[in-house]
Amino acid sequence: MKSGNIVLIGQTNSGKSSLVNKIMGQRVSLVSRKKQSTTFNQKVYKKFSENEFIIQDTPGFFSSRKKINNNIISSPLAEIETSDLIYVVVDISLRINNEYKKIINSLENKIEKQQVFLILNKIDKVKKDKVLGAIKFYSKEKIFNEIFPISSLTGEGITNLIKFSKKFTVKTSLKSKPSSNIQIKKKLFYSEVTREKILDKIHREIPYQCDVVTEKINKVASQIKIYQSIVVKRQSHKNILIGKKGSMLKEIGQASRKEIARFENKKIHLFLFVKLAKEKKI
Ligand SMILES: Nc1nc2c(ncn2[C@@H]2O[C@H](COP(=O)(O)OP(=O)(O)OP(=O)(O)O)[C@@H](O)[C@H]2O)c(=O)[nH]1
Ligand SMILES: [Mg+2]
Repeated sequence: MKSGNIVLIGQTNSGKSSLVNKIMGQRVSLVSRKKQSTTFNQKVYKKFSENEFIIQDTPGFFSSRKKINNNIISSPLAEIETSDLIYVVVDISLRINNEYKKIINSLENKIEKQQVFLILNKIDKVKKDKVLGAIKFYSKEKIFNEIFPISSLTGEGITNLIKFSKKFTVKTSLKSKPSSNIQIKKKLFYSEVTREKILDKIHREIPYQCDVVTEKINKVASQIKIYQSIVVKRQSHKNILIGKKGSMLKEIGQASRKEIARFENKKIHLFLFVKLAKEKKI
C-alpha cells in the first residue's frame, strides 16, 4: 500500500472543498457560494487501488478586511509540514491578481520536499484562451511543479490530476486503517452543516458573526438527536435568525437536518437554539 498526504490551500471561494468532494466522489466537505465557508482543517481518506490519499481541506485565505468572528477558524498552513503534495487552488474565472503571491510567500519558507501543484479551477467558466494564458503566466513561478486546469463542477481534468498525484504516494504500512473515510469530529461537522445553511439563507455579515456549537449528541438505535446553539452577538441578529414566528430557524433546521441525515443515513432530530452571547467576544 502506498499513501500520500495532500493539503489544499487557496483563496476563499476558489473551489477547494468542491475539489475534495469530486475526488472523494461524495459530499464530505461543505461548499458555499459565500466566502469563508470552510473553517477547520478537515481530513478525508480515499483509496484508489494500491494508492491511498489523505486529503486535507483547509479554510481559504481571506483577503477582505471584514473580520471573521468565528473562533474555530484554523490556519490553512498548519498541515503543510506533514504533507507530500500541496494543491494551490486558484479560481481561473477571476482576473489574475496578486493574491496568489501571498500564498506563494507563505509557502516558500515552509516547504521542503513537498510537491506543489497549481490547480486552475473553474475552467468550465472560461474560454480555452484564458486557460492557456493563465498556464503561461503561472509557469514563471518556480514553486509550481505542475499545473492542472480542472473543473470541480464538471469533473474535467480530475482523473489526470489523480493519476499524477499517485506518483507522490510513498510505501506505507498503515497499521490502523481509518474505519470511515471521514475523520473529523462529528460535533464540528454537524456545526459546519448548520453554519452552511445559515450562510445559504441569511445575508450580510450575520453568518460570520455567529458561532454554531453542537452541545450534545444522543444516539438511540437508528436515530441521532443533535442539540445545537447558534450564538449571536446582538439581539437584532437573534431576531433575524429566528424569523417571523420562528420561520427562519425552522428553515435552517430543516435544511441542516436533511443534509446530516443524508450523510449519516439515519433519522436525525435536530434541536436549534439561538443564544445571545453574554458580552463575551465570540
Ligand atoms: N463553475 C464552477 N463553479 C465552481 C467550481 N468549483 C467550485 N465552484 C463553486 O464555487 C463556490 C465556492 O466553492 P467552495 O468549494 O466552497 O470553495 P472553497 O475554496 O472551499 O471556499 P472556502 O471554504 O470559503 O475557502 C461554490 O459556489 C461552488 O459551487 C467549478 O469548477 N466550476
Ligand atoms: Mg471550503
